[in-house]
Amino acid sequence: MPTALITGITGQDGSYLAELLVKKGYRVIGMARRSSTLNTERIKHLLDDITIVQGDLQDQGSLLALLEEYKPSEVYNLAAQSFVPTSWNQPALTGDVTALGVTRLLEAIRFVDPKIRFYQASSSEMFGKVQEVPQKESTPFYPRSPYGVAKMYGHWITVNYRESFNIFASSGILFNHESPRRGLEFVTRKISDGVARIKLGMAKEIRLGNLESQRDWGFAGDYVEAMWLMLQQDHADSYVIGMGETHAVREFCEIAFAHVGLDYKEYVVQDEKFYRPAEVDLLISDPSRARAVLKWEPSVSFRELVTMMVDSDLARLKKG
Ligand code: NAP
Ligand code: F7E
Repeated sequence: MPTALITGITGQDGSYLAELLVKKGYRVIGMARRSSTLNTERIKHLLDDITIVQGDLQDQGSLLALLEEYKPSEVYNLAAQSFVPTSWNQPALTGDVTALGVTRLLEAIRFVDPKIRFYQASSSEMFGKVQEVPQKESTPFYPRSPYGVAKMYGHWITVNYRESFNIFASSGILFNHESPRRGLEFVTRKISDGVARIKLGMAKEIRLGNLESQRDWGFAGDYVEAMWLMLQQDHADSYVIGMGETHAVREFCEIAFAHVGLDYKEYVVQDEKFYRPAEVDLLISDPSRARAVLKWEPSVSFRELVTMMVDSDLARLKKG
């Protein structure tokens, strides 16, 4: 039975990846940071099948100790300060966790067992002010937030440990991926939750920022499959993962409201508060390398993703 360590197990992707690896017969060790309240909402259905251990990307010793104790053959680094607006309010923390945290984990691998296969959760936010359309592995980066800058460091340190120490370290440059388990502050979930509340008479409006920015949105359940595939290859590498299409926030609103028979124009209010100091206007992936090499194919379309999220929030809120 192979053992995998997942950092960020309590997050959206951590929960889907844990499900996938348990199904594949892995012993799954999930690293969670200490908190004063339980934070296992997304993985409560898995708690009998996985082991939760305490550790923090800011604490080198905890990472070394976990690798020594559990001897994983694969490590998936999904932990990060992942909310872009917070990265302007807490840029140093974002750098410490999202950038330097990657080095701490790679150092732990180097000292404990350099044969461990490593996955780094890199991001399309690294493309930022895009230098090429669509974006592929060779597209130059131009990050537009402290988060994007930190992810760029995480990506390059992963490539560097691959080249310097021959560690099997792969970087997945994933475009936005969403689900009913997405955090409520991200725009897709904010919209699906807001639509459900308006439909059920619990809210009157949704306040949003820039409706014109365009994202390449896919389903998180499909994207964790790509992470696993990257660690099953003969060689470590970097791959762009996305749907190869782009949609504006406005279009997400339109489909989500129309799904429950409403017109978004009557309920969406634009609010300066949600605009960013520097915006990423347009992201669209070219995932042809991942499709050819990893044989990765997404199963959920953009429209299916939007309606899945709205239906899920409606069901959750109706249950009370
Ligand atoms: P998420 O829901 O925000 O989850 C982030 C996870 O990181 C949570 O489990 C969080 O724990 C943990 N964490 C934060 N700081 C930590 C620390 N100092 N030590 C240990 N754990 C810490 O993010 P996600 O959407 O699942 O994304 C997973 C990864 O992929 C992230 O690295 C993200 O930046 C990256 N990514 C995401 C997307 C996307 O569209 N979702 C796209 C590209 C890349 P708590 O629960 O305690 O907060
Ligand atoms: O914003 C616009 C906002 O916060 C998407 C993270 O997972 O994906 C995510 O980063 C767009 C932006 O995601 C609101 O200005 C409008 O243009 O859902 P988001 P993100 O910033 O793209 C990447 C790939 C990651 O790696 C990150 O970890 O939507 N927008 N109005 C809004 N955004 C939010 N959050 N809230 C609004 O009210």
